[in-house]
Parts: sequence; structure tokens; C-alpha cells
Amino acid sequence: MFEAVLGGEGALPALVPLQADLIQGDQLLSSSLWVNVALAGLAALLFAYMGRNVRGDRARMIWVVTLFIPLVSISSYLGLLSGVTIGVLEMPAGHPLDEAVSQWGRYLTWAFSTPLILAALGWLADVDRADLLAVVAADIGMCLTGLAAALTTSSLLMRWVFYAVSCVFFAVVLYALVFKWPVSAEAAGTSEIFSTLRALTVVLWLGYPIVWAVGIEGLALVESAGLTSWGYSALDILAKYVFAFLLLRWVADNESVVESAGSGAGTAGATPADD
Ligand code: RET
Repeated sequence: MFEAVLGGEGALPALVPLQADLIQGDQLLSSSLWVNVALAGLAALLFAYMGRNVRGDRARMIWVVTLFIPLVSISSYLGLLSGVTIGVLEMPAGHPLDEAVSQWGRYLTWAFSTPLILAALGWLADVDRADLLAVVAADIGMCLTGLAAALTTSSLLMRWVFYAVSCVFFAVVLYALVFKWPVSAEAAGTSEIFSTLRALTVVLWLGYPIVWAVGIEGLALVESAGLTSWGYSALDILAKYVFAFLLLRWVADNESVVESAGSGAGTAGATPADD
């Protein structure tokens, strides 16, 4: 249904913004976006409520970032729904499709939302500041090179080169989450909740490059813009709202553990209060 947007062959611009009414006309696509606007709105209200009694400095920092996760999400999804950050792109020679709908705004706004997730995890585990900075920098690199992969229309090879570079940045993030941060979390006395959130994060985040690779912008094994979008939207629901909910619930119930972790006292062996 999107071929008409590009018009006839010839001097086409590489990226044509998608009109909001075309998005609304594709039920699968628009439902994948509206569901997230609604859930992000509910999550923001819920998180504001859940953190109302949190007083400690570190616990409040974690609360603020968890609150901003759905707030960034609302802006991101409204950008897509309005047609501002979504477009039809002419695909380079060799790509299975002539043109594809790109939700490039997703990759851009991930550069804001994913550092919030990592900051929350890093503070929970009480990781070294330089370590956190390095991981957040790698994460932003991952999102921006992912954006470049999506927007490259001149060469199929270059799309996949950007994809590969993005995967290398992603590997840095995964390495920290799987091997380094658990050690800090152990010393901070937060290892139980940290391992739950880490497992959720690692498994779900791996889903994003898979959706990119099999979706319309990659190998186009899935040729539907709506299905590809649902892939990201479903991952977002779990990786953002469910993740932030579990984290905030634990922080609200175990504020003293979070605060003593920040004091550098090291509370290894401390038993966090039961949920
Ligand atoms: C891309 C494509 C290029 C290769 C890789 C990717 C990874 C994306 C990830 C996104 C996570 C997003 C989250 C958003 C929450 O708001 C850019 C898809 C490795 C891991 C958690």
C-alpha cells in the first residue's frame, strides 16, 4: 500500500515521509504504535505513584530514570504516529524490496531510552562510574549506527556494515551486563533482583537485532511493515514497562539496600527485604 507514496520511477527522493493517514489506514501498523502510547501513559502514571514515598538519593535517581523510560516512549511513538519519524525509503540494489517503510525514529529515540535503562541497572549494581559511562557510550553508538543502517539507501553492503558495527557496540553492552556488572551487584547486595533484570534485558535486547534482520529493512523474510513494527512494539512493552515496573517495585521495597550500596560500604551478604 505504500508504493503510491513514492510515485513513478525516476528522480525520487531517497526518503519520503509517511503521511499520518496512511499509517492510520494500516491497522496492524497503527495498532502496534497506539498500544504503546496507551501502555506508556499508564506506566508513567503508575511509576509516579509507586515512587511517591521513595526518599533516598540513589533510590530517587533510579525512580526518575524509570519514570522517564515511558515518557520518552510516548514521545517516540507519537513521532511515529504523526508521520514525523517514519518514512518510505528506496532500498539499494540487491535488497529484496524496492522500497521499505522505515521507522527510523525508533532507532533515534532508543539513543535516549536505552541509556536510562542502563543507568538504572548500573546504579542498582553500584558499578564504577567510568564503567557505566563506557557502556552507555557503546549503547548510544549501537543506536546511532543502527539508525545509519536503516537510513543508508546507496549501498546494501553499507547497510550491513553499519549493522555489524552496531552489533559490535551491542557486544560491549552485553559483555558488561553478563560478566562485569553481576560482580558489582553481588558486592552491593542487589544480585538477586539484578540477575532477574539482567536476564530480562539480555534476552529481550537480543530480539531487536533479530527483528531488524528478518524484518522489512533487513532480509525482508517478514515483508509486512505492521508485523515488523509489532516485533519492536512487543519487545518494547517487556523491555521497558515490565522491566521498569519490576525494578521500581523492588527499589521501593528495599530502599535501605539501595542506599547502603551507594555508600560504598559494600553490603555483600545482606538480605534484601522480601517482596
Ligand atoms: C539494531 C540494528 C542494528 C544491530 C543492533 C540493533 C540493536 C538494537 C537494540 C535495541 C534495544 C532497544 C530498547 C529500546 C527501549 O526503549 C539497532 C536493531 C545490535 C538492542 C531496549
